[in-house]
Amino acid sequence: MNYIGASPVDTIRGYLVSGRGAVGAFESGETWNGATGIISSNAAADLAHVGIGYAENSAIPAGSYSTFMGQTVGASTILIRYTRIGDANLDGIVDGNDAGTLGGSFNAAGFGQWYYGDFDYDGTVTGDDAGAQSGLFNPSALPL
Ligand SMILES: [Ca+2]
Ligand SMILES: [Ca+2]
Repeated sequence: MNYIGASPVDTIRGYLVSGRGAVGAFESGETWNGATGIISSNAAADLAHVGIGYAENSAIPAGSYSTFMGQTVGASTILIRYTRIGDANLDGIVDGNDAGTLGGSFNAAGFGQWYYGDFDYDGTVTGDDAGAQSGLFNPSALPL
């Protein structure tokens, strides 16, 4: 979604946390089927491998998009998509770009966003996020 003025990224993240249903370690309470917020039946059916990610387009460490999922997007855009856990930049693949992003955010304050590597939505990029990403690392996979 394009926006004007202040970024709604924290609001969008809040909707995703509500839809996910829990934060923290994977397969330990999240549902992606919350009563409120942004939900996904596909993510709900495969909690170990997929989720809904989001990004502030202008802040993606691996580079921002001019076209995303077939739509022209600008700098003031929040991107959201169903994708593999570990796909920080939302291209549908978990590869070296995503691993580099996570490495740059690891245990650092102020990087509690999916597009920095916080895939379990607990607000910090930690070993849980890194473990999930390394387990799903597959640069040759077909993009979701
Ligand atoms: Ca990626
Ligand atoms: Ca985390």
